[in-house]
Amino acid sequence: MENFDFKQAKILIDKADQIALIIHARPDGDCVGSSLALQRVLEKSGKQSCIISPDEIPEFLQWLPGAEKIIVFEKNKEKAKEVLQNAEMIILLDFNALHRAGKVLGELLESHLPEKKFMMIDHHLQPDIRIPYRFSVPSRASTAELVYVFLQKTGLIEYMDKETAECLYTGIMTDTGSFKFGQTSSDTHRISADLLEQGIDSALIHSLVYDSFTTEKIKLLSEALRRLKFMEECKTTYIALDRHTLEQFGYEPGDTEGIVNYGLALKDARFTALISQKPDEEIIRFSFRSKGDFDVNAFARKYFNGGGHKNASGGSYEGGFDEAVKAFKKAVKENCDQIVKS
Ligand SMILES: [Mn+2]
Repeated sequence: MENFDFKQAKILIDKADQIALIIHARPDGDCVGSSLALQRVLEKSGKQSCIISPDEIPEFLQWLPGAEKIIVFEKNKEKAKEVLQNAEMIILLDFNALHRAGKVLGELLESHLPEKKFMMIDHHLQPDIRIPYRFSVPSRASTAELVYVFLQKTGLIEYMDKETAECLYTGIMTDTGSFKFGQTSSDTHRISADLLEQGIDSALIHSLVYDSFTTEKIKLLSEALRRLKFMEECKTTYIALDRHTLEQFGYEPGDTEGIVNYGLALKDARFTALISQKPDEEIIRFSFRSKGDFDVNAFARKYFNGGGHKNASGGSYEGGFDEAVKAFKKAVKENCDQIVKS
């Protein structure tokens, strides 16, 4: 299944003293946990490494060991450029197309492609970065799971410690929706069991990640639920939050995280979307989730310039908010039969 030359990858790592780890824009538990775990292990094995995030790490992940050292590109471009310049190897985590690192950082990475050694560890569908070292397994539930496999196969697992396990567990837990999404496998549980044996407190981690709402976020969630719309004939729900609404609830990055999942809580819903217009962005964002067979990766790619996984994906729309909602409803109607029978 995993057709990747771990031996050669390990040789490349051994040769590189400075390694840059890059995660995707609007970072989530999986990319932050994966990068912090890998960085920790690399450092313990004697390498220097830095993590660059395109933008701010959301509050609910800031407790992760090492998170305070992550370089935020948006805030510290010069430092990030220097790190990339000095790196002998660049490892991309939890994304598979350079634009997912944001426009400016994506272009910068592109410019380094010809002269640096690149590696990618990712589980999204249809990888779109032409580099030789791609550890890409879309059937896996999280990149953190793949990082664990990577550590095992390269022997770097000898540097595993409790903090590394906390980071990987957070990645696995968040990307599997606490072990409930379809791709959660026996391997996912076996790896998680190994991580628990490092002495981590899984109940505490769950609480740090999920029981961390501010009062504004609770109010925003209640507003979102109040606005939930049900297109019954197409078994589709959606929540639309425009800029004005988000501002009204004191929006902070990460506040809309997880809200999309409530759209599938409705018994008859097969497909759901969160449509949001962040106060700090021009474009309209879409998050998609489905139950069963409706492929939201294909849907996001076809209509909203995005992608992801079969049951979880994202996309965007350039234009007005009402227009975006209309475009979504139209796309749903075009796919109504498929959604209903999924
Ligand atoms: Mn992921």
